[in-house]
Amino acid sequence: MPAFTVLNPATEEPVAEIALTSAEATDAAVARAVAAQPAWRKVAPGERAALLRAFADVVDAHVEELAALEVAGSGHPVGQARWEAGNVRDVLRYYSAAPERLSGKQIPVPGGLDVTFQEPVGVVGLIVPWNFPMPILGWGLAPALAAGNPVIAKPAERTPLTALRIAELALEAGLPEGVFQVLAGKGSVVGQRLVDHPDVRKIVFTGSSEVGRDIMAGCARQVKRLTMELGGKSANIVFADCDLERAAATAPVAAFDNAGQDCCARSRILVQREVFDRFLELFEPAVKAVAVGDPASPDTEMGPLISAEHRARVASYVPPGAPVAFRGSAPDGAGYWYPPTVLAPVRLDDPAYTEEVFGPVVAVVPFDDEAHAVAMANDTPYGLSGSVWTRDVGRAIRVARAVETGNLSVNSHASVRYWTPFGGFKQSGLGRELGPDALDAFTETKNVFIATEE
Ligand code: TAP
Repeated sequence: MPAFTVLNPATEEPVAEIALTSAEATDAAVARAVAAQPAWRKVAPGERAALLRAFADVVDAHVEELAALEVAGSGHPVGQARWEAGNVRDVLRYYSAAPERLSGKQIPVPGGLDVTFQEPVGVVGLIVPWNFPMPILGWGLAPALAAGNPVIAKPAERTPLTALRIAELALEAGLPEGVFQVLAGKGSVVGQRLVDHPDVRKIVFTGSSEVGRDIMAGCARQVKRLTMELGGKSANIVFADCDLERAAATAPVAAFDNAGQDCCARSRILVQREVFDRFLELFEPAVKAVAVGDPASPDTEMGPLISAEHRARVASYVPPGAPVAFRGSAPDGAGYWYPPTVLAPVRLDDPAYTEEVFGPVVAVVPFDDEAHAVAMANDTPYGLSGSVWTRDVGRAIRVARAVETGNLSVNSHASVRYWTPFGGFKQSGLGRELGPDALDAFTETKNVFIATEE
């Protein structure tokens, strides 16, 4: 059976050898999920809630183990990896409250009564990228299970370790066999088969816009339900009237979190012209202070990139002669290291400014006034995230409403909370995850008319 060697991105040493699932084995997993479905949808709401809470408790008991796997297999700093495992626990707990609240409506109509039911959509195929293997798994998994659907998850080929372990923990917590399966393997084999298989009724895909477009076309053939979270090129808009010290001090987190391999990365910083130079003066020491190094150390803030291939791709955005204003540090030797890099001044047609780099490279550009800032922020096919820094509350709201993006933060860079909706405008995605309405994407509304006329 073909296998993939998971390498530690910080050392380039092998961590595990993982067998790759074939298309035939994917079909067998779909058959197991289909077989598990009738019993799972019949589990009483209170019991399903209890199972999800038990699952969350088992994950909680294994946070350290899961974090260590993500440090070794994905190069995430351990503090971040602990948060990620804790996020899976929290999302399971949040959606464990959902089954008991999945009630329909009663609608009086002439001659009778309509009642609605939220029926589970069926087998869900969950296709996960390599940048946040645990949280993105949890965001699809928890509401899908809460709604009564079996789930087959396909982690990215490079980062399957935590998903495989979480599937074992689900069984330990008492989830029935076949309700949650994880298939390690290639997107072109397992992912494609989940998209094409008629018994998979819904795809949740997080990944690149390029692959997302193909998946959308594949789902269209069967009118298959689809949620997509895709790429981003988000703007951090800094107005002259803001707390400039705070905006500059926090901008590294917004751009370099997870080594910039973050769909929400604010990889464009738009700064009002009159404070442009001052912003760069404040930003430079903040970038140089980012602790880049051994992901296993609790003090590390930024680890390596995921692979040598990906590092070469990131580096291609900073060719010789690129307008590098300043850089942070990165270790020498083994590991896929790349230093935090700030480009300024940048031409507006520079690919580092227009394309998703997905690495620790940020472009800083000036703008003149509010209308100019909004026009620049919106001049991209993406619309996932962004930040606005200003002390003028009216402007904060005007700009937040005008920027075409799904998630914005004012005087902050935090844009993801499991109890608020998350998703993209334009080519950044389709549909919303998280928040109180997430089960809508995993259920179908059934309307039943009951005649009352004699
Ligand atoms: P992709 O190359 O698009 O891969 C994402 C997932 O899709 C992987 O599991 C991949 O499997 C699978 N896949 C590849 N080809 C497929 C196919 N033909 N059919 C079905 N599945 C297929 O993205 P990536 O490089 O892993 O992740 C980076 C991208 O994800 C960035 O653009 C980033 O912005 C985006 N992202 C978005 C969000 C949100 S929430 N909007 C969050 C995180 C990441 P293999 O890896 O095995 O090929």
